[in-house]
Amino acid sequence: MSTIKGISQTEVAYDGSSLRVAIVHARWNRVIIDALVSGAVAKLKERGVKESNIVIQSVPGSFELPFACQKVIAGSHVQAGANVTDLLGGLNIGSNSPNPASRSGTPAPVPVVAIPSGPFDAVIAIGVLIKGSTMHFEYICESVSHALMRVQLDTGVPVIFGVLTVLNDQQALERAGLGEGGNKGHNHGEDWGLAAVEMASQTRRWGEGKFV
Ligand code: DLZ
Repeated sequence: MSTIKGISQTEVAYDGSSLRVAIVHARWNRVIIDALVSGAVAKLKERGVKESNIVIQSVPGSFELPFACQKVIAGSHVQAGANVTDLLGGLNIGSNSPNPASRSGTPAPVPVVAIPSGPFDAVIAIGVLIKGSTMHFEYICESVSHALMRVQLDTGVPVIFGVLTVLNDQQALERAGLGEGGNKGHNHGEDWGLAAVEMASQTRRWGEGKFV
């Protein structure tokens, strides 16, 4: 049966080759999680994001996702700054330790200081919440979705909402492309990978005042 539901594809093929993306995933309902993470990674790579620029971290459950996303974003800024500092520190600039090059009277070669890792351009938060017989599901769905929204607004880094909030196992399987019987469903992780590249690219452009 046809449906009007779903995202329309953008006409722009966003280039992810200069982007750095983190995936933070929960470990509850692991079979579904693994398929969603694989789907997201596949689309990130398809858009050109380098494997070395995809960082995957895990947390116990979905409730931990917002805190972890916030810390991972902050840590990537520290890391980006630390790379330069560490490299300069490694050259003993401004320190009293002996420098063999200066002792010989030959100027030390000017090093090429490469920054291997910049801050994350987007984070994909992936979790699978399956409704049980108590109110637990409602509380976690509500708080996690609000908190993930807050993280992206507070940090200015797009956080992709990769949290399935489903009523049963079958719904979860179908949203990971693992449905049983005739309906395999669709792997939503793929959509989240594409959304991350689009939002990261657009965030850079918008930040530069570019709207065309
Ligand atoms: C406790 C719990 C339950 C019952 N169900 C889920 C779930 O379906 N999906 C999920 O990601 N996490 C679940 N958790 C774990 C909580 O998210 C959290 O990890 C714990 O309450 C510890 O803070």
